[in-house]
Amino acid sequence: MDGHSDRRTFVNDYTPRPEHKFSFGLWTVGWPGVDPFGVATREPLDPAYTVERLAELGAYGVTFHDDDLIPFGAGDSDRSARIASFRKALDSTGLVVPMATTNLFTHPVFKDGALTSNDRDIRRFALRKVLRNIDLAAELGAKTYVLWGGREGAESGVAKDVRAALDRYREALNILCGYVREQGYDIRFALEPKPNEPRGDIFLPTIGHAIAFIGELDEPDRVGLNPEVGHEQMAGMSVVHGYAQALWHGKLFHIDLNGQNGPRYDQDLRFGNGDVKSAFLLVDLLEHGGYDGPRHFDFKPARTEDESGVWSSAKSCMRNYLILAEKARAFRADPEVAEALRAARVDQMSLPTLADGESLADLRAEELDLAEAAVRGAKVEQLDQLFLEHLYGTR
Ligand SMILES: [Mn+2]
Repeated sequence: MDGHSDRRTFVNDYTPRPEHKFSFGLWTVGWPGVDPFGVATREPLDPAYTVERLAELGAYGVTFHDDDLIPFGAGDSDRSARIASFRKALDSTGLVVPMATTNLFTHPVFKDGALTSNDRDIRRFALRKVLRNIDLAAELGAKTYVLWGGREGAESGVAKDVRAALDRYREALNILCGYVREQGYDIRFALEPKPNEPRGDIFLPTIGHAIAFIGELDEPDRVGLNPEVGHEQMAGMSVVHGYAQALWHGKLFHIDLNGQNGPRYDQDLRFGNGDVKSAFLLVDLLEHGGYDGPRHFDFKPARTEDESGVWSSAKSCMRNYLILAEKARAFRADPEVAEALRAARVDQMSLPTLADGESLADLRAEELDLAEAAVRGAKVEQLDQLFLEHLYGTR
């Protein structure tokens, strides 16, 4: 080990602690390994046990769908007992519930959608299910309520009126915002875009679609995004650009971190696996771009694993985040990087194109030496190589 590695080991042993604000969904580590081709490979985990294990690993928060905590259709006394057991585990470990959400996709009643089902009775049932779980979310202190519209979409291009469906989606969000306001709950909503799976085409497929939709709501300030790394990458898009634009709009309310290898089925790999360059740049953005919410993981421990593999993968999500945060800090502190950033004129992007008080006449009076400007190199290759070498660990 050289001195450089020694120093890093000393400075940061990549141990997750509550101040890092790492959180996990009950459904992530609790995923029993069911997929469209195979049955479960693991036993379900008890929520209270999950809370205890996550706390031991250094997480600060846990999130849930209503059905993760209370089986669909459970009676009132069963429901109360399960909530009490979960609450007891939260109180004894100090774990918080920063976010909650509704399962509007598993039960067959939601096969053609929930808030945008063609069937009006089902839309009304879906709203009741969300309202009930919002009350529980508020009771448990959640500040963000996520809506992932997994079943809100279609396979047939003729069986769904997209514009009417968006009217119903908007109607639902307006009702939910009004309810939260009237109850005085300190809750904001976060929409989670996904292009496809389980539906052939899902409504609000990307960050951009969702941001445009929010602008049409009655209370746009109460609604933002919960973008997931893999969902953007499934559509072949840059997740870093997507998160950056969400931040720019003030809409990055919550995040779902995981890994994905390009456009294919939704892999939900542990964070740091998949597109490693994007993972580095995303952590750099989150750490230095003004995001201060939970670092929430929405991943699936591989179906091949037993329970020890589940906790190993959960621990690795946090460890990979901390490794990349350390690398991003080292990258930003490297004097050669600073010089390469200047050479690539990255800092010039922050200068307004027109100076203060400058007129269009001033602009038009200026002449560019086209011959000289056309041959200026952008100096990106050297900067990009420094970035890769920080990632590879040679700097
Ligand atoms: Mn996913």
